[in-house]
Amino acid sequence: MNLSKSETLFTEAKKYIPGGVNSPVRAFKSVGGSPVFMQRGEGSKLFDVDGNEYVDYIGSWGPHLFGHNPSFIKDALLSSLENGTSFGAPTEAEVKMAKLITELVPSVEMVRMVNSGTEATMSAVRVARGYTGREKFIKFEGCYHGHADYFLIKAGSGALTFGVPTSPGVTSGNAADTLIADYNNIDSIKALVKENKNQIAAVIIEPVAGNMGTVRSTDEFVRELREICSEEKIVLIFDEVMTGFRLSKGGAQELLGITPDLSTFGKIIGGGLPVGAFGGKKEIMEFVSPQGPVYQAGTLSGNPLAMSAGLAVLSYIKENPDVYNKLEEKSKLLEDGFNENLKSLNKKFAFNRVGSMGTLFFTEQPVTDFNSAFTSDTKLYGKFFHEMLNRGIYLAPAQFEAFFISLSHTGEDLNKTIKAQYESLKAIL
Ligand code: KE4
Repeated sequence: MNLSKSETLFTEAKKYIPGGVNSPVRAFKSVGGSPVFMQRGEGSKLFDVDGNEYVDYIGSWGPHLFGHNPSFIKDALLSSLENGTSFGAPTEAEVKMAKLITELVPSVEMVRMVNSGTEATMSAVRVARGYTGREKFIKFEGCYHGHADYFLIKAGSGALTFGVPTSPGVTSGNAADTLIADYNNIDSIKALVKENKNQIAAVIIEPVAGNMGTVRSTDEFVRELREICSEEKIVLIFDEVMTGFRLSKGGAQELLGITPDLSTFGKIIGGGLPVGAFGGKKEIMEFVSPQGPVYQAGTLSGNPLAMSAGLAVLSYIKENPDVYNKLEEKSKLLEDGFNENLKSLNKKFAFNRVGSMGTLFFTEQPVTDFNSAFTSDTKLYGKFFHEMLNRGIYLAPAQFEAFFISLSHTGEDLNKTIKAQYESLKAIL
């Protein structure tokens, strides 16, 4: 496979951009080799600068529920562009977007638009602190909520892959107010709540985690977590930046049947443009400035161009809720093919899938939390990644990520992927 233009661009990029990329996981550090520079996306395909074609399972890390460049999003953007890009003043599109999110996610009574998942989660924790008057909050080891200082304490995703549990530059003050619990382990929550009575403002969780690889919270765990937060008056925040509008119309909270106090969104709600959001109970959201005292702001928050893409996506979902059945069909086909391969190769690697997101872990033990995920052989994953890449399949360049299936993945794409997986596993085992 000719990757010469990508290699030349990477050498150039490293002169001007730290690590040659604008987000660490893209640098292929944990899988080795240099990143492929992409030129164009169309449906389920990505095309790199050397003209190679890939079936894409990153989907820009989750936003592309409908695949790359669907015409209904492009048309919405083009017509919005006629009126300009951003005014820094309220627009009707923002009212429509807020109403649509509150309609699709019943737990969200009020919502604030921001420009990234990090802004959404950072703001949600701040408003929970302002609302409760408490300073500490709990996150789970292996969950990633973006790069705000108080989250980079044993974060998952890139930091986990880099094996750097706490990022330099994060102050001990931040670390002191961030408590770490173990995913799917309610005793770890009970212990922290006991040790920090009436000091915990919030618990933030990926209700279905994607950033330690894909790991579903158990029904019992998440039900007990909800009960404890209600009893202790702790704000329960569902970080649905990845799962929102991915796992169902109402996200993971609809799938799990649990009502959080606040939710955060990103990725899909921007249709590929920079959009995030946080929202939930009116009595909490009313604390957000300028209605309440908790400051939060953003120059481009809710800008009409990004809203036009978001409105197109959420309106499509509202009018076509059967998209989730279609996604399930495609995802099940891939899962069955993968499991067939593992069986015929007599390998019991853990394969976790929830809806149209999933992860093949290179470990033979079940993966239910950070520690079990971490037993994966990341070197072997790196070899697998490159074998698949050479066969035209573009997976996440890191073991502790999820792959995403879109509505544009065809049966042909999926069968090609299953075949490539078999050949790749045979080549490395
Ligand atoms: P952003 O700030 O990257 O838009 O969102 C942060 C975030 C928050 N919460 C969850 C559950 C997330 O998955 C993310 C971001 N996800 C990563 C992928 N694991 C983004 C990819 C990257 O960092 O380049």
